[in-house]
Amino acid sequence: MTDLAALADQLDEAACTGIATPQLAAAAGVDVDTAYAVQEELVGRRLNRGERLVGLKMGLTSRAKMAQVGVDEIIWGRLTDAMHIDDGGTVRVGEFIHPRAEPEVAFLLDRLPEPGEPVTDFASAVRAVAPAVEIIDSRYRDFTFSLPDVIADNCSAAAYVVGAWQPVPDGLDNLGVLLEVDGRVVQTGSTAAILGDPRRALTEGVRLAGRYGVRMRAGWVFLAGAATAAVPLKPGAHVRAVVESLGTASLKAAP
Ligand code: 0L1
Ligand code: MG
Repeated sequence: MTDLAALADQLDEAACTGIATPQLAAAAGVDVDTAYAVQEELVGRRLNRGERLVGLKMGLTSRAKMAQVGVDEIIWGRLTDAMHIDDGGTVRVGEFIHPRAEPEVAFLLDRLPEPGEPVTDFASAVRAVAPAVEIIDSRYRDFTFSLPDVIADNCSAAAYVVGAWQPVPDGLDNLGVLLEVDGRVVQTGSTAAILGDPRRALTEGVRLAGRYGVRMRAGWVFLAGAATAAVPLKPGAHVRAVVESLGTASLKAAP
């Protein structure tokens, strides 16, 4: 029987100390279902420390991201209020192990179907849309992991910033996306890279999280996934995501 608590403790300690840990899934015989159970335990430790669940994130929803980490399945993780940074705010990179930044599209959720049901009415499901930057930080050494490893590690979730919420535009499927560091464009892409259309990420999120009985709530934030590969986040950097028609989201990296 897998010791879920011990595995969650190992990942929680890595996150809290900023010291990377070896991969754990192969040695402990952790499959995808067990990995999501470890993730729940891991995030449970945050909730026990007073954090609140405020949303979900999708991971590896683009080819660029899959190729970057060598894992080719869509995954999902949990967001807590402690991960949120105000737009234009500061994130302390010294608290992380090897953080990276990636440009995303965020949804402010409204009325969602039952877990596992398809999202047929996007206009009712999503109240607003915004550009976002996600900071990911694998707790594993060298940022390398298997599929169950990264799921157990809450899909590398570390921090996120969301720009000003906008009314849901007619089309979301081919908006230009830039990631800038210190005013220089370091990644370019399109929202089409997110499963062809970021709206599909929501359908996938409802379906995949629903398998584990997780129900998204009105008012939650949903990160649909990155439109480009992620870039290392260095102290002193000013990072900005620009999404055509939606605006910008930015943060500063303090040591
Ligand atoms: O948000 C993401 O796409 C990250 C998922 C986990 C893989 C990674 O750490 O890049
Ligand atoms: Mg992401």
